Amino acid sequence: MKAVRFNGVGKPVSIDDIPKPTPGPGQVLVRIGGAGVCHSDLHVMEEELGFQAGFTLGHENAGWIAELGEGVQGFREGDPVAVYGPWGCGHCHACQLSMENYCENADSLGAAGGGLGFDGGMADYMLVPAARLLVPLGTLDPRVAAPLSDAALTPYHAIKRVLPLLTGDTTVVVLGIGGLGHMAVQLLRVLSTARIIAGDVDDAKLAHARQRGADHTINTRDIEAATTAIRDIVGPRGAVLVLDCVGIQPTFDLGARVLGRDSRWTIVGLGGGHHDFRFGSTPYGCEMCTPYWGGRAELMEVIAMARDGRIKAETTEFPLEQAAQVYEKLKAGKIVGRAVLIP
Ligand code: FEH
Ligand code: ZN
Ligand code: ZN
Repeated sequence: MKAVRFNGVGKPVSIDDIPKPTPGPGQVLVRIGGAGVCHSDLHVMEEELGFQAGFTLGHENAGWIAELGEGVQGFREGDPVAVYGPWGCGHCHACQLSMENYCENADSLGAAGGGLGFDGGMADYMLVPAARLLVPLGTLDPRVAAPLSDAALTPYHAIKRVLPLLTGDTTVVVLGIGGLGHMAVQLLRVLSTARIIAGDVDDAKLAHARQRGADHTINTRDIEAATTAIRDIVGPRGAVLVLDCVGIQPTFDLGARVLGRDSRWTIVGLGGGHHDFRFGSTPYGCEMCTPYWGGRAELMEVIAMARDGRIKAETTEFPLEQAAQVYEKLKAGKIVGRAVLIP
């Protein structure tokens, strides 16, 4: 079968022909419908995130059950499913709460999940080690549902943690309207009554944010001008939440300028920015958080919202064989919404 292979830091991906897996006891083989192309993959390929070469990329996957390993219950061949991405031990306290993203044994598992050290879904088929990692899609088409498992789940998990603060007299700033950001705007619109300011350096993405429910859009290329524009909107209270989906130094610097007291600063972008967090470096009561991905039950909640049409991932489909070019487009900021590879 065809697969997009990670060949090591600084090396181009390749489209290789590798053996189609056969599910063992408890395992499930999924025929991939769509594999989302996440910006984090650029960090996997370009810097040391600790993943060894020699696996298939793609950690945002959906498809149809192709074959059930011995003993697997609850699914039938042909069922459309999303693949939950963070693969934990399955038995620790976090995993028992379906929060495998915070598995206590993560460091001893050898990899973070399919596409993150284990073979992922940028291939014709994907071997999933346990049926608990599959979430039924119902009427959703896997080709458009794949981004729900990361681009939607990650901001959803981040927003849920602070939702009680997001009242009608508050303002949220979302920085970076790419794969995660365009879902974050939609989720904030359906989950809260807070005003939404969307910030990005690309006017096309800001236009996309307005279509998806942002109340205000600010071009953040000029940080001083963006700071003034955001402060004019949020007033002396400041932003109650800055959700940074980029995480580069300019977005950190902007976030620090617009947060208010008792606010939440949530970083889900891997851009490598930083802030010297100490008493006085942020408004009193400001809490910083770097949440990771989301829980399996939360993925069910996200899929239900998509099935009811409350949220929708904006996808651009590409043939699997164009993976290298798609990563280049992503790196150049030329993808609006989420790119999805179709085997
Ligand atoms: C991937 C690899 C490492 C950290 C975070 C991620 C996210 O893209 C997963 O949602
Ligand atoms: Zn990701
Ligand atoms: Zn665990």
